[in-house]
Amino acid sequence: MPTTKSFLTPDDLGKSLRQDVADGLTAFPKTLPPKWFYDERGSELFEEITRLEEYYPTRRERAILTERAAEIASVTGARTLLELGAGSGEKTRLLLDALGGTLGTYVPVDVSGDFLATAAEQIATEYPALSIQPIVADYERHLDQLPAGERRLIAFLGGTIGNMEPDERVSFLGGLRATMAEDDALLIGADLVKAPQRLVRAYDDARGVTAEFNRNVLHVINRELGADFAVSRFSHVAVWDGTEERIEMRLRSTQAQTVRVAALDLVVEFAAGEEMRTEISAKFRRERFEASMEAAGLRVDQWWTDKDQDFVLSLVRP
Ligand code: AVJ
Repeated sequence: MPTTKSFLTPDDLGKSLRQDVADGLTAFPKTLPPKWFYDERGSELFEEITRLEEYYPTRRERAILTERAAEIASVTGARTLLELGAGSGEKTRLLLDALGGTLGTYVPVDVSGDFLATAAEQIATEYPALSIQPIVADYERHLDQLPAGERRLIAFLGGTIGNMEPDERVSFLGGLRATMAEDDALLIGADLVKAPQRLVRAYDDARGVTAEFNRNVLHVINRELGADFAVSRFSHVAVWDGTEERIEMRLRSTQAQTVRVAALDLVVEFAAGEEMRTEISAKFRRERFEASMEAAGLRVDQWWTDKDQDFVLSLVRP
């Protein structure tokens, strides 16, 4: 069984949740960071989102990966696969199968220890020849502690790069660049700009799964910080910001209300109709993507899209 290394204790996680919630609920406008969506229920809801007809990114990325896996293997010759935010494992398997010829080590990195351990054990049984070194870490904070190695391929899939603000994105990528050797490569998935109606539908599906996913962050705060959010008094909003070229998810307070957060000794007032931002999901054009990469000292080597140009998998190098 793989042994998991950890740079994050449950206490560290608790601390950063408290900090994020205290900062976000006292800011104007109020915000909450998307990383707290993903408790067990939130991860299930996200899995459900990936199967929705409206939510195309997962399917598109999988299609590109399937089509390009062999090419990814041949142009990288990766010995180590480091996966930031080890997802549900399906895309991982596509990569592991393709890289089989050269790959010796797989390093899944995730903030959720339980999730990681289960996923790693599963992979270990299916790929007995592979050395698996799971790491519990916040990949925005512990980049320099990730294992070095020859010819590493760092995978950052799903379009999660879109959740960062432009300045955060460049500092994250710059931090990653600083840990990379000349023969390392970064495989990064990003959603592309397209018709606003399609984008909005992808984040406001007919069955309301995304709405429930969005509101789940309030359940997380109620449970972890003893808050008393009346979850049903917040409605889901998804808007396209054409200037920033990003989707914003918000929670709108349906009435004037007061929320108490016991663990923070905090009382927060919401006005009727007040909107709190819970996620940004940036959509890229090639120029802007390349500019972000260049600002971080990286260059775009490959630009693989699906047939409809909905999504890109890009191979980026130092
Ligand atoms: C997992 C961050 C890529 O931004 O599309 C899905 C999360 N939010 N529906 C995204 C999400 C609403 C997703 N990422």
